[in-house]
Amino acid sequence: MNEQQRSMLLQSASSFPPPKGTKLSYGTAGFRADASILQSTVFRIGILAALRSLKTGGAVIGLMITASHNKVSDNGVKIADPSGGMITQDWEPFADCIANAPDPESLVQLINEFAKKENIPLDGAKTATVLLGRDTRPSGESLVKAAKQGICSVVGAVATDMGIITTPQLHWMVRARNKGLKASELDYFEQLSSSFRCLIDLIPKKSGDNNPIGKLIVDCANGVGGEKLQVLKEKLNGLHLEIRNSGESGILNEGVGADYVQKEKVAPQGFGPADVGIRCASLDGDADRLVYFTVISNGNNKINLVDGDKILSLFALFIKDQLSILSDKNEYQPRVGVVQTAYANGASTKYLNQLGLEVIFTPTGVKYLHGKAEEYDIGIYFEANGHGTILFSEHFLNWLEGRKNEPSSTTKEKQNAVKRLWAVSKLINQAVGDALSGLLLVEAILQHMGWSVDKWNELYHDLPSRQLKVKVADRSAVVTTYAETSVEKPPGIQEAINAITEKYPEGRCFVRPSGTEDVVRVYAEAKTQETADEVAASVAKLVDQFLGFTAS
Ligand code: NG1
Ligand code: ZN
Repeated sequence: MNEQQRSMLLQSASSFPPPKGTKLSYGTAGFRADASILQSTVFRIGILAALRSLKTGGAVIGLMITASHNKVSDNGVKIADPSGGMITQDWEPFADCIANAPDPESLVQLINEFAKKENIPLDGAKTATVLLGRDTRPSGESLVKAAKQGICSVVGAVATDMGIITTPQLHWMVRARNKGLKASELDYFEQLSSSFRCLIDLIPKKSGDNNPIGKLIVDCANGVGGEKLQVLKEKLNGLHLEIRNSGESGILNEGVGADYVQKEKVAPQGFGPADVGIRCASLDGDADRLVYFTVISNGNNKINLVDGDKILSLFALFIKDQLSILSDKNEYQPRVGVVQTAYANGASTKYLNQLGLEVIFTPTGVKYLHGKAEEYDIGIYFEANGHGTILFSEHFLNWLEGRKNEPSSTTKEKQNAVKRLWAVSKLINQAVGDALSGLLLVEAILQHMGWSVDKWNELYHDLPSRQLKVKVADRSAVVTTYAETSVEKPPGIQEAINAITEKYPEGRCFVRPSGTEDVVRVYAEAKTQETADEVAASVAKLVDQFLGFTAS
């Protein structure tokens, strides 16, 4: 590191003292905390983003300021790698170290050591580029400023502020920029709307209605998704859509949004008896999660939830159908993998297995699911909470491209299946789960099938489940194994959990430390809602006994 670089870093770092008495860590989805303590973390992660760009030969890196579905007073920061996916996990320990460096001197020392170890040129000879995005949180603006200062304190680094955008839009732009593709926000909307239209145009013509499934109402969590969905709506006159909770009056994620709807299993604010039976959807605060639901009549805001597992099942079914139209006995058979976590409803896994699909489990967090899905020709991944996408390998897309140009001996239906799969690969975000592109794909498939939301929901029946969170003294005391289905530490707790679940028919339960909140999460499934609630409550009590503030 030359003297100019060193003094730039020292000088800017002195304006961003780290919060006292807080240890920050790069969790399931970056750093998250109360926004008031994040200035220094975001500044330092700005530096990291610039270093990452230098390390990857000047590739574009993304830096997103969001706390997703968490409360409005929280915020967070995460990094997108050149592929548009999450930053490589190898860099997470460095992120933790610099976030917690106590003063500018030690921060610069850490950066110097890391740059040496990683051979990162810190002489200003190369340019680094970082794209910045933020959600609608009021704290976002000043945090973006802190990120810019961090980026610009690396010699040769340039920050480009994309303003208020969804998390998946930022990841999409990073990927597109690095592939030399069109990468503006307008290009994003154009790609989504044209591939959606293509799927609709390919629906086999039946007599009568060209949209047999009626209107969709979307709860936008009072977040960034509302404004962006409005743009898409204007581009797509074939989409009968009503936008609610777009943020004009309500509070971000408060009683609204995908996380609330999925965890509480109730209708979001602004929905009521007038909406009974209508197809509804919820996005989360940064529009990377999507769930569907219908309001139940006289049900005190109760809903039928159509969660990420069911979106996954719908996608898997459609892809499988299109592949079977194309399949020739002696030909290349693409490998399809379906990736879930322990939160997936047991009934969904059973259904997917029955479809003959390969189902794989990973720990919670997009970085694990995405990585696994990349191993397949077509990798479909979803968390039950509605985060997921479909990844297509280059190899598969090249094969598809070849089939597109095959001689006219191919049947029309085969040609259409090729075109449909191609359109899906353009519509569905290849960088990260994206509620807007996911919603368009769900809508296109439902129209293709001529299915109502109830018909879709009937694919299988969810096992009753319950999720709880327990505040503990130190959540890192919980160490899990086997894709988080079993607790290794503290000793004895897993045996106690087993003893509870064994008593209940179809009982299943696991606990794990949250990576985004200071809690231990409990998930339970059982044959009835009452018994699922009982298992969850008993295990939550157990967690409290082992680890709670009152535990000895
Ligand atoms: P944590 O807080 O680690 O459980 C939550 C979600 C994850 C993922 C991340 C990122 C649940 C149970 N967990 O992680 O699936 O979406 O947030 O936002 O929903
Ligand atoms: Zn989110």
